[in-house]
Amino acid sequence: MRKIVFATNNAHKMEEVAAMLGNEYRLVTLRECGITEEIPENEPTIEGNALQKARYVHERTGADCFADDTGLEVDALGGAPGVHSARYATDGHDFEANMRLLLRNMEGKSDRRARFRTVIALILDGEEYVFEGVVEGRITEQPAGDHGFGYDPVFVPEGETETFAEMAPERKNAISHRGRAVRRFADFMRLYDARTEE
Ligand code: ITT
Repeated sequence: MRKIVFATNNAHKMEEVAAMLGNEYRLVTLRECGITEEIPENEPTIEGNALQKARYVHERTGADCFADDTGLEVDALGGAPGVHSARYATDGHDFEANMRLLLRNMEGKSDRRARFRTVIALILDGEEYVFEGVVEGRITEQPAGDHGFGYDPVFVPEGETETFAEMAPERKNAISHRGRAVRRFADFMRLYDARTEE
């Protein structure tokens, strides 16, 4: 079983990624590495933030690690909240307040198109790699469902009728931004391991 640090303070992400990777991996938490402070995320792009989080952990632990940075890009809001998705309404990670502000800013807008974008930054044997996953969809008028987290209750993926928060977690993982990025990451790791075992 491969041991790797997942540089996140978001327990929901940890749960989703652990479920997707299964028992090939043992995901090590930040707490287990003795990192209890908030990791800085002040780059202007999602990819920049993912790399910043992974580098922060790698510099302190020397361990193989990866980080996920995710943003919700709404066309009618010029791509906002985007890289600022976690701190859209407040300085904290207030999912409720973020969602309310988003719905308020979307009042009266007929163009509801949006996408979730995830970038996973991996540092493996000291080398950096990035994997992206995107899912297109639209912003609803009202929140619906209580699965998932963040903006899940107001996002319906393309081709679906339910929000991510109304779906079973397995369904969300099968089609989501994070699911796509994690599968790319896992495919890469499998090839990498096969090559280094040769
Ligand atoms: P980290 O510790 O991993 O940084 P975070 O919650 O700060 O956790 P991000 O910086 O990637 O994560 O912030 C993205 C925000 O976007 C997050 O707080 C959620 O509100 C939202 N978000 C991320 N993934 C989501 C998902 O799968 N569904 C709905 N909302 C999501």
